[in-house]
Amino acid sequence: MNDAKLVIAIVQDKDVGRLLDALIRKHYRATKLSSTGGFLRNGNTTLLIGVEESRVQDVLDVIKSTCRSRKEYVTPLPPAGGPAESYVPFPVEVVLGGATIFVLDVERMEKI
Ligand code: 2BA
Repeated sequence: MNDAKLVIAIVQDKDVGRLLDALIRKHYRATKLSSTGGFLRNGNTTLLIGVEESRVQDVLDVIKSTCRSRKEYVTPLPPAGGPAESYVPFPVEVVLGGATIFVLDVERMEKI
């Protein structure tokens, strides 16, 4: 693969079936990893997608068209070191996704 890039996409579990279907239909290859968000500690999915540089934008377009943003409510942890008895848990809104994407240069790719 010439000028290879690695697209790392962190997406919501609810979107991953539709996203993988769309990628495979367009003959992209992907690896699906189960992951956990550091903030919410909920399951999400990380996809590794190796592609030629010229196809990166198309992959991003596929992700954009299949992944949605959603609101979640989370109760923050009590402040570190503060008096626990004065802490009143209060849910706050967070907006999840559509997707968090990193595009990395690939120095070398081999299939042996
Ligand atoms: P989580 O870390 O579970 O974060 C879920 C959502 O919580 C985030 O959505 C954001 O809206 C909010 N959030 C995260 N950290 C926060 C903080 N320190 N203060 C306030 N709100 C916070 P997204 O930004 O769409 O991120 C969705 C998931 O993508 C994240 O799940 C994490 O697994 C991954 N992610 C996002 N940014 C990342 C980064 N810079 N590096 C690595 N993974 C990242």
